[in-house]
Amino acid sequence: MSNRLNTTPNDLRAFWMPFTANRQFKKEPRLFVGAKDMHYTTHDGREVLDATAGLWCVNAGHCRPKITEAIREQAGELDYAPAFQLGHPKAFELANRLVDIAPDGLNHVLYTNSGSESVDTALKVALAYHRVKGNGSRFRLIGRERGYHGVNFGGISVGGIVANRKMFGTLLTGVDHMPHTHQPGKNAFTRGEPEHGGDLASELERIVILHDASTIAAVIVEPVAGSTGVLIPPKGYLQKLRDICTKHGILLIFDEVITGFGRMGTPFAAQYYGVTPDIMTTAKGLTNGVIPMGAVLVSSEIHDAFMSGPEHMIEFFHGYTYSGNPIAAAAGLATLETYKEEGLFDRARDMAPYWEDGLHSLKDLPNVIDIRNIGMIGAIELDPIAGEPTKRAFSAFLKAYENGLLIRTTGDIIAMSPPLIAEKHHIDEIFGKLREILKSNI
Ligand code: PXG
Repeated sequence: MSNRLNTTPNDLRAFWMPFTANRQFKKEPRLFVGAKDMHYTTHDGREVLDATAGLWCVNAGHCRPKITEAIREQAGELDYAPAFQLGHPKAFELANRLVDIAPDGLNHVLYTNSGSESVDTALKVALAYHRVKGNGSRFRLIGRERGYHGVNFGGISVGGIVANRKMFGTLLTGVDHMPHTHQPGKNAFTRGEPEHGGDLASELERIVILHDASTIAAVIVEPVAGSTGVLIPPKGYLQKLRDICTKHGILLIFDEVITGFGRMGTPFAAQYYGVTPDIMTTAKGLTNGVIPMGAVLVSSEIHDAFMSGPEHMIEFFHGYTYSGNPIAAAAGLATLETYKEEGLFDRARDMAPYWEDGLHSLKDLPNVIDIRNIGMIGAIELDPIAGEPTKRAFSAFLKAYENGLLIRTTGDIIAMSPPLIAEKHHIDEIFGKLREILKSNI
């Protein structure tokens, strides 16, 4: 460990960091130099308990031996294989294993390198599908306010987070948005699925009436909206969206980048809610966050629609140099094996009530205006400091880091999603530390 501790670079200027307050960070750097299971090690030699699974991705915990070993081995055996017109066995094997755990009917996999690419891939598949079916007039894409679908142009167009959109011109045209489902006045401090707001799904009917179904290709939603601060779908909402999409021949896309791979105590949120989309986007937990990789799962109906024309012709003009990269595929396979061997999805389901109790025990602390949870996801919404939005939660983040706890904040909301290997004592520690921080004057 000691040789790691002297690796702090003395010049931090060149790296323009993503979604980071760069000037603040570079004055007070926070660097991780190691990780194991539930903990990070900082450059100044402290242990930090990971309550966020990195950025919602390290679902099996850090530096898990099977995954590390698979990557090492693959790097020495087959480093890269061209992704177009050629292949390698592990990409096919991983696709099969993904289909095995996916909701019934999602039988085909396109690979990407991130959640953002998964989203843009899914939107393109949806548009192209209607076109190959002879329905080229279906060009509209419907997202939702407060939705986060990554940072590429398709994703920010259907996404609904204004800061991520407002700098970037006209974005994709032909996009509309449903209202978000957050109703704190009615649902604050709900455990699990909120009672109120399921009827908001009928806003999709309103949009269909406005544009006509014959112009709409797809609707994309996160089953549980993560980045915007954990918005849990009200009872009945997702099923209602499904019904409206089916009725009007609109494809339903679930963006499961956060909710996939056990976060809800099931392989995907689709199974948790018993609602199956036509297309599902994934990334993050697919490789335990270790190697960049995403996957888009599509129904046979969609895949088969492309399989016509001369056999020597490319059926879909889309893909990446690194689609199904051998090292990423090896990491993905080892990750899925780790989830399975350790029963981590069931473990998440069994731990969720304990997580929920711990989280809601913070209800009476100062400035806490809402607490929300589902599966192994939790959020605490704080009352913003007047005139200084985001500052209270950011102070909590900095204090937590100093106190050996990693949380995420967005706006004035604290979001948490620990690795699924978390033990009860880790959960006690997370909420014990948070209690002290929220009690102090932040
Ligand atoms: N869709 C969803 C639902 C996501 O949550 C993406 C797409 C994009 O994935 P990539 O791999 O391109 O970043 C995401 C990413 C946070 C946080 O703290 C969330 C994400 C990324 C970073 C931080 O809420 N979600």
